Amino acid sequence: MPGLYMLDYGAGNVRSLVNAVNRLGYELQFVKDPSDILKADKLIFPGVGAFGHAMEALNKKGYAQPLKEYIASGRPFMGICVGMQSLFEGSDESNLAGLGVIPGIVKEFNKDTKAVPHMGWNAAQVLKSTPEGADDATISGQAINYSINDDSEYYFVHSFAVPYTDKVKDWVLTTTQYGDEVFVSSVQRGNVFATQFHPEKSGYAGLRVLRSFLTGTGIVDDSKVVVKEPVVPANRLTKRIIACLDVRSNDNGDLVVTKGDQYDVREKIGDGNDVRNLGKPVDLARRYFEEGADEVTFLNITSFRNCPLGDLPMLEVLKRTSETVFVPLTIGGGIRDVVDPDGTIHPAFEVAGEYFRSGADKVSIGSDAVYAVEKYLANGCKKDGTSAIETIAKAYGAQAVVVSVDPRRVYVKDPSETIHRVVKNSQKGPNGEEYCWYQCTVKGGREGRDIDVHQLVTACEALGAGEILLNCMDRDGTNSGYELELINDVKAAVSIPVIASSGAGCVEHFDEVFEKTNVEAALAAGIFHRREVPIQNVKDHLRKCNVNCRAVDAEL
Ligand code: 1PR
Repeated sequence: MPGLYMLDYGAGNVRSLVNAVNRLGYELQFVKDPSDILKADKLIFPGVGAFGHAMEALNKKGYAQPLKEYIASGRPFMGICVGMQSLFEGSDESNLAGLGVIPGIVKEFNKDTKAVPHMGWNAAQVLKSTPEGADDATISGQAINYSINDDSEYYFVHSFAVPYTDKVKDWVLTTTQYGDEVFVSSVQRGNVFATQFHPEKSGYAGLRVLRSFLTGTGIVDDSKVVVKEPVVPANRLTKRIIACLDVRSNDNGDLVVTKGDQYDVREKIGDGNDVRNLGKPVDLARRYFEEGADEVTFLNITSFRNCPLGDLPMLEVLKRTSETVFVPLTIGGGIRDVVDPDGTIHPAFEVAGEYFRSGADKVSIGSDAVYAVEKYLANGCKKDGTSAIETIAKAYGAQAVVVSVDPRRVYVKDPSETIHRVVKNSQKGPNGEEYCWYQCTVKGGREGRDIDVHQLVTACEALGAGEILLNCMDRDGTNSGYELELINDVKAAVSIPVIASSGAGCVEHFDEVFEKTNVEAALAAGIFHRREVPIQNVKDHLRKCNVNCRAVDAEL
């Protein structure tokens, strides 16, 4: 398609969208100059990050006016996420005006009633159809529903949304329920189509939506469209199942997926003491995507710091993974200010930027988050805007910043023995202690700090993190189930989503963590790598237990 253009203002992971378009057999060109916009026959605008940042970039680069002209000219337009929000008059997120193509203001979700950002797979209820009522019928060569299906789930990640009101009714293609709110999850009118969710991150269901735009005319005759009212559906946000790949180089220098027992990744059997090798990162990630993982996380557990930033091996892993894996990708390990061997300094947000451009959707910060919180607490809980959490969240949005916590139990006989927050633990200590506090560690668990998990997660939320990846060193690799006391304590302390991690050994552990805690996601590593428990079995079991989860969607 010669005239297919994408409008990128350099704010995050657009590589995944390019890869998705390529996967569907199309090539696209980037808008490099305002005049390119009016050269397009079809235009895709994937917004990333904050509304204000997007509008500022559009205005600064001189894109806003030609974009309005392009839309007014009647040529097909597809917006994604902030690319959809920018079509409205404005957003509570910023003082800058939107493009004003659609009436209405983007609002923040109510944080008092649910975790914000809204992050994960949710349903979209299609409100527009043809008179015959056939959802896939086409008018003028374009499926009215753009292949969005009531039975599928799509990947959302956002803190702001357009509430469903009569004012926007003519525009609404689908609505989605999140907790107590119904919001507009896609819009369509004439030549305009836009989704709040990310089709390029929504597995095969999302690729089908993108394909509908690419293969259709992108223009619908609205006079023939029937619009229905939304019925309040049950909350269909699914619990996410995440496959985690700890990656490091082994003693031969090969990059391998490994897995520790309580963070020790060396073999303990046989003569050798090799790093456990459980497979190749790109291949394993693809396998997990095909098997139905809702997200894939890579943790680079050695820092590879003897090479310049641009040569980091994990960049290549992400680039290759994002060619075949169309669910969100997180990368952790080494997200901090770094210095190249030649002395060049790269601030953390630049390191994160390299990863986003290589295909990552989120970065996960471990040790550096602990140091940042120590500084924040020492400053009397004042933010100074310099931490990796703050700088990355400012540039790429809170939803792109995960904090990975590596806590371990410190047992006490009596809560009065420590100033730290204690919980009563179901696993008694070596001397029969009933209480413990969870000590944060740095450097892959090798060094404990005088800070507890509760202090860490509340401060990280205040600094602007969008999600907590909650490990537990005592449970890691033990197959003994998740650390429920820890998870409940953290979940009660923050309003951002929490991922439970460490200890999954069987399908029942997933059902237990979702039943006994309110976490949004559960992560596992060892049981998936060793093929002890297929992801499909986890999901089948969860469904039997009435836990909402995304169906495995195996083909395009
Ligand atoms: O400190 O920002 O450079 O980040 C380092 C990152 O690497 C952190 O996220 C830290 O958790 C991770 N890491 C460092 N050393 C190890 C190690 O194992 N030696 N991996 C390590 C921790 C990750 C867990 C694991 C779950 C599930 N392992 O997320 O995947 O415990 O395992 P299971 O299901 O087999 O029980 P920085």
